[in-house]
Amino acid sequence: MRRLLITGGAGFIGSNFVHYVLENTDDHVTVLDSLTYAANLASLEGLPAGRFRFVEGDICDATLVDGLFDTHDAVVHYAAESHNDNSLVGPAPFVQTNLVGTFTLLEAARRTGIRYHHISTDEVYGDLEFDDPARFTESTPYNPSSPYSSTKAGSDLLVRAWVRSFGVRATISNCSNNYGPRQHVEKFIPRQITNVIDGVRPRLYGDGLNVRDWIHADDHSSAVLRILDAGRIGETYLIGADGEKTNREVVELILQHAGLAPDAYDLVTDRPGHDKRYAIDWSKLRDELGWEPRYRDFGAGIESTIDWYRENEQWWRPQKAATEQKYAAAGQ
Ligand code: NAD
Ligand code: TDX
Repeated sequence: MRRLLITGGAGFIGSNFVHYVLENTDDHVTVLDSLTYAANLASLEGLPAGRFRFVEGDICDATLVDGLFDTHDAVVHYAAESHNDNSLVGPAPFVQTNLVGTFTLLEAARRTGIRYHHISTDEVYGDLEFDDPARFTESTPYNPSSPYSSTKAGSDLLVRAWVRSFGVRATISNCSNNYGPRQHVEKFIPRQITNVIDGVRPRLYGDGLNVRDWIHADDHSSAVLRILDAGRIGETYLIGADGEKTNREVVELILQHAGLAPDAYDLVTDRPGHDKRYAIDWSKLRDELGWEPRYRDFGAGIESTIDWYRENEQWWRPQKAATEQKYAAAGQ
């Protein structure tokens, strides 16, 4: 039995990990989350009260963080400002949470010596050309494009420095694009699923041919738990599931599932600096830690995700109108 502190556990991937840990281990879990617009407490309903506790608070609050680190054995750090489009409109909270917040946690890890796992993204590596046979590996140079990805890259570099200079017992994982239940409707897949439910045509940025490498959030969670249990201190592990798809292909699947024409979408204003393609080589995680993804069939994963949004309208409906207003202001 381990006492785990999970930051950002009321968000999409953090809450998935909370469920995963409580279902698959004997660990006790505390979530630290400041409940920004991206959080949803409904994502944490139904958890076993004896093994789960929620603390509302900011990862930049050193006093609060210190107290929590004193009473836990390990921390998994998910909390972040996570949306690229928001980072282009207002980067300040990205610098604060992603950089200052990570710094605050690392200082507490340095003081207490507890195990620290840092959640990051493949976007720190920049993007690949469409016809490039290469995929990102753990040794690809950092080259982030957006305020979001640059603050995530900076946070990774802080972790590496705190390992090397202060002996913090940390690991880092950089994962590709996640999909699955309980993702905020600002993100691509839930936005298009809920648009279709509302009878609105999906919106593709630019020509819709940008490529993302999709992984189901449950597979991300199983990989993180594996790294927490068996990863080598100081190492970085890439997490992926061979899920490369153009944005158009994804929207076509969503339209097909709803019985609509495959081209019933609109092309809208492109994202400034829009990364072309991401692709992950996850062989280190497979070869060193024996991890494999379970969700190999993207079409089936998308179908079950669509079903979840159809069956859980009360979860996403309160955020939908405000999210679409933000997009409308940007012509998207
Ligand atoms: P999300 O936006 O859904 O959730 C973020 C959570 O962090 C929210 O609950 C929010 O309230 C909380 N939070 C934000 N600022 C905070 C602060 N200062 N103090 C405490 N809590 C705070 O994000 P997500 O998509 O679940 O991403 C989680 C992590 O995974 C991030 O670090 C992100 O960079 C990383 N990641 C995401 C993806 C993806 O596809 N979504 C892929 C790879 C890595
Ligand atoms: O309406 C849309 N139309 C569209 O074409 C939206 C919201 C997005 N897009 C495109 C932009 C991207 O090419 O879809 C793709 C995915 O967009 P997002 O869901 O915003 O994800 P992305 O920018 O790729 O970043 C995501 O994956 C990596 C997460 O939001 C990050 O937190 C994670 O680090």
